[in-house]
Amino acid sequence: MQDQSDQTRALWVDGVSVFTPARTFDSVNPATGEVNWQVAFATAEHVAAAVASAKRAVNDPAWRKMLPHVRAGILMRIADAMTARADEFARLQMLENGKVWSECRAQALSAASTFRFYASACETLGSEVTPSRGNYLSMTAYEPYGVVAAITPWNSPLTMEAQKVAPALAAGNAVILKPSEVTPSGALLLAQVAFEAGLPKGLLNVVTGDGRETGTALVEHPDVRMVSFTGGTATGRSIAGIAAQRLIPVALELGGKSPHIIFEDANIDAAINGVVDGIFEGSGQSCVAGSRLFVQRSIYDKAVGLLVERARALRVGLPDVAGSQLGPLAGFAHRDRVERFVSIAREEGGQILAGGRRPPEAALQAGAFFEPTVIGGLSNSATAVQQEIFGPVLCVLPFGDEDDLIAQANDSAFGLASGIWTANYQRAWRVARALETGLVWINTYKQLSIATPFGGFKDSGIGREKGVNGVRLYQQSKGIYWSMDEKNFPSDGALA
Ligand code: TXE
Repeated sequence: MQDQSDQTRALWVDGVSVFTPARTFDSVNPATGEVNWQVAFATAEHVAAAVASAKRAVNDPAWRKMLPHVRAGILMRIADAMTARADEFARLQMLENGKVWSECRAQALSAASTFRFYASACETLGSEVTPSRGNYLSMTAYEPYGVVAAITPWNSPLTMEAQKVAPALAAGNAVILKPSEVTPSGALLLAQVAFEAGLPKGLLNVVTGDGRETGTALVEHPDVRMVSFTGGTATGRSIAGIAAQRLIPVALELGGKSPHIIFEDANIDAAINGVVDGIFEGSGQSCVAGSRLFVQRSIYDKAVGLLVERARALRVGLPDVAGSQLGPLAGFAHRDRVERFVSIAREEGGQILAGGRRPPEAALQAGAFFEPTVIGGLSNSATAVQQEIFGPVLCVLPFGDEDDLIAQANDSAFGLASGIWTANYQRAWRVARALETGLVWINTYKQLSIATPFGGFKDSGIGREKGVNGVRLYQQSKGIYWSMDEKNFPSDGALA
């Protein structure tokens, strides 16, 4: 690495780490407000160099003609190296986004297993022979786009970066990864690990910088042939606008305001556990957070009472202290935003049933902490109920019957996830089919598997990541017709 010390992080272009002493930005620990280190800022020139490197690498026969099992071997070695260095990955994420240690470590291991999953997919996914209507063979082959841009957010960077980079490489592309400016370091370590595992240079470039300059330069670059983005809806819309002009495909995994539903016949203790985890894990900074809770009116007071008790008992603390259940929010500006939503909720008539403030403990004053918050008394049209807060804030609302519930739950711009708690399996099925969300959990919440497609309806995005077909997101199909009878064209002899 050039000019790099423990206090700095360089970006990766063409297999080389590049530090930009004249232009850096701070990586800040949200638990303490201290600067972790300086990170090199990738300008449009760095982006162009990264894309040129990726283009060379993806067209190199060494990669283009590499047999799938050999490519799978590289992905498998990346998975092994990530597993071996899971603590290092977890620590970087914890220092940059403040999630508690156990969650960071689980996410590091999950990211490694994503590489393992796509190594298997790379070896086992086939092309298809399709039904023909004559004496010819017709086939569908799948080919990479070429240079793919992967733009990731700060809430779960390790898992989301793996979720994009592993299938895109398995599909035969080269990837330019632009991590969030809040959490750049896991991506930089991933590139290092990947090269050490034998990934040829140029197949993974990491450009660290902001969205406005670095991100835009990447999406606008004429040699970027596909963009995979996870982040806010407004940013997704602007990226999709550029992609539309350029006629390149985009995959967008955006925000959510997921309805979490408890029917009167549910196992209430299990439901409350699911609701607490579903909103407060990761301090609510999850696209699938169950942030709108609908409780059937007959059990509303009981359920909300239990919930408030649980929310008040959660331990907010420094992320590296054993027993902390909620760390800080990922940044100070983000906490200000969460606080503004809580103020708006008060102004609109909401009652703060738990939390609603910064924790008073002296040890937490320097960090971006916020208490787990439960708000009642709002209607489904209130600002805090309709907009994504992306913090530890749960709005609770009563419902009457199933029709009332479905109308309220679907009255949202978003459609990422939902959860249903009921003992009635027919109702579970009916409601699951009626909810306008890309994911439905029944008597569980936030259960995720790399094998299951993931993505949203409505403003929550376009496309499905994960699953075996996650590889197809990064490929274009090609139909091939191969005559078995040279005399059969044109088939009806019209022009013969
Ligand atoms: O996200 P951005 P922000 C939601 C959540 C949050 C809000 C804003 O509600 O409060 O979005 O968060 C890059 N061209 N989610 O501002 O801006 C940026 O550098 C290209 C939901 O942090 O969307 C970063 O790498 N790239 C979500 C990434 O986009 C651009 C997770 C995400 O940042 C760009 C995060 C541009 N014009 C936030 N502008 C989820 N779905 O899980 C920014 N970026």
